[in-house]
Amino acid sequence: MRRTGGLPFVPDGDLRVVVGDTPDEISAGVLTAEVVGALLDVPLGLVTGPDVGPGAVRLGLHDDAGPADADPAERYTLTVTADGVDLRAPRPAGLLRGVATLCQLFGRDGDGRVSAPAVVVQDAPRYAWRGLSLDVARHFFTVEEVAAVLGVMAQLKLNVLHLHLTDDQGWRLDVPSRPPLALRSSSTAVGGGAGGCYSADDYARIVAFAAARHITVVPEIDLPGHVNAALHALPELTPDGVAPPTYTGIEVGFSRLHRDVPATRAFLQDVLGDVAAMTPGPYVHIGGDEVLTMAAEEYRWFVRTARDVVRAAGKTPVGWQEIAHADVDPGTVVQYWDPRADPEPFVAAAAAGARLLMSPGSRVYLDMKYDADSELGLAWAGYVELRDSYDWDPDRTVPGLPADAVVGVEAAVWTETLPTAEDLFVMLLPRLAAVAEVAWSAQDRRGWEGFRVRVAGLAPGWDRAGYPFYPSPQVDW
Ligand code: TNX
Repeated sequence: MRRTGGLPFVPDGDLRVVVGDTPDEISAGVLTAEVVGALLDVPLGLVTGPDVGPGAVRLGLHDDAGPADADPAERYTLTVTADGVDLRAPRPAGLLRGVATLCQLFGRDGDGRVSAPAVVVQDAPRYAWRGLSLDVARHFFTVEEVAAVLGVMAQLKLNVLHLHLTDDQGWRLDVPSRPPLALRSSSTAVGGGAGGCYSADDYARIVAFAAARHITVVPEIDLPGHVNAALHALPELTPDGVAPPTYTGIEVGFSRLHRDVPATRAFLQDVLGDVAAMTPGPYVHIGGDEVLTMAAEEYRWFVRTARDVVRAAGKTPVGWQEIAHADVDPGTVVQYWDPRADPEPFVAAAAAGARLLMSPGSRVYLDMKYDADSELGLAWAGYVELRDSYDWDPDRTVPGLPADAVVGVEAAVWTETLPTAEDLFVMLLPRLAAVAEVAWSAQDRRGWEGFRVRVAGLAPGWDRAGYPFYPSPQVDW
């Protein structure tokens, strides 16, 4: 970002969004009018066609906008002058990322007047995958609550929402091939809560709300462990054909599928096939974590089989780091999470063509307590204060891993201790802003002292939107 030294832009009554007449520009314009209008608390009109008068926030698709050496997918150029705003990007996603930056530039001066400094920003992300994994299985979150999370993600330029849809405590997606999963296993949650489930239509609404913000939804069906809800609904998946009781505790690692049970293969085939068909995005997450009661050879069979089903459905498989112990194929995304593990299998997986997604628990597990006084959260990866989420380099997290194997960064929020949306936001904010900056900004162009100030600037917006956040003592709010 370069300050041009000109006068700031002070929006007045003439503020409006101006776009060309392509459908992509008009959709970007509608969303821009909504978010900028809400931020500044003024109704914003949308105008198409040439309009060069002062007070315009002009958006346009231009191939050469943004840093020339960056991937065109999300790069943009944002110019603010006293007369207004000019935002250009090669693709619609870049326009939305530029709008997020514009919202961060607006501030209030001493007299309460809103203004944005005169700047030129030429910007592009460090990583193509900047995600949040949300556990809707331990506790369920409604479509509206997920939409609120997506709104915050868009503000932070995140672009992947990974939904952990199934676990021991509940099954949260109605899939056409196995109606009993939703019918029998969705009305439970940790601690005996009400649970819930997305219909195909609900899921499509989440995907559409995300897509409008250029956020990809990655659905996870966790297997071959974390499957008590599936076994409860479909007793044919157990060796003795007897359904286990529902589970509302928070232990992990006790439930599993069985290769030798005849119904198992069709279950993998049909359920992963359903989820792939319901998902327009390119990825399906197959879980693979914490299977503590299975021989290595059987585990590898599950990972291979699930991977092949996902590939046959035209999608790229993603799995938790344990899948590095199966023979992962080129392109598979391995999600690193447990820093206690030996790095060697991840280096080997990368050498075999896998890509690594960085979710180290001690940095980006946003269900970890902030400190010893946090009421919510767990602490198996230690306390994670705001600065812990900020001060790290994803390329240097796994010793020996080549930087070009790192596809991106994903925060994760597990919800064993988080029954409400308020709880969820207090754990996400402000740490999600730290993770988002780690994922977006080049390592040598960001720093804690600057971030402390920037993150404080986000708090008024969170207050206005009604999102509770943790007022970390590391920031002057
Ligand atoms: C580990 S991370 C898990 C989850 C828990 C989480 C709690 C991972 C792949 N598995 O099952 O919810 O810790 O922090």
